[in-house]
Amino acid sequence: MIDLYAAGTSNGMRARIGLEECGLKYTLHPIALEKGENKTPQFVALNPNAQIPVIVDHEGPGGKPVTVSQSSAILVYAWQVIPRRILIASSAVLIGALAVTSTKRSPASR
Ligand SMILES: N[C@@H](CCC(=O)N[C@@H](CS)C(=O)NCC(=O)O)C(=O)O
Repeated sequence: MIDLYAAGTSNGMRARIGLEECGLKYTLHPIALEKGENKTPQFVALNPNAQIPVIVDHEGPGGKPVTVSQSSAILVYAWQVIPRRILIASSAVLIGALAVTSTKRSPASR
């Protein structure tokens, strides 16, 4: 089972769409950014950057839990690490989502 910590923002939705497209079962834990829920000690333990989205795959490599943050990394994880559930159509959607992510400029580069 995968836990997804996200909000209804573009990055949160990108991760959610990636999991959906891969047909992965997950439990959504909504994080209210406006209430600072991303800055609680519990959340910062998942992602020291205090940003959504984050997933915890309780059946990660070797059967051990793994935590992944960054929407593009979550897409790669869903696509590459769990390929057994991938459909060809899903691959196209994920390539598109990754392309959008990789062309986004970070604030530092503006
Ligand atoms: N590069 C990261 C960016 C993540 C990001 O910017 N998350 C925003 C919401 S879309 C966030 O958590 N903002 C709260 C904050 O920075 O305090 C990704 O693609 O996941």
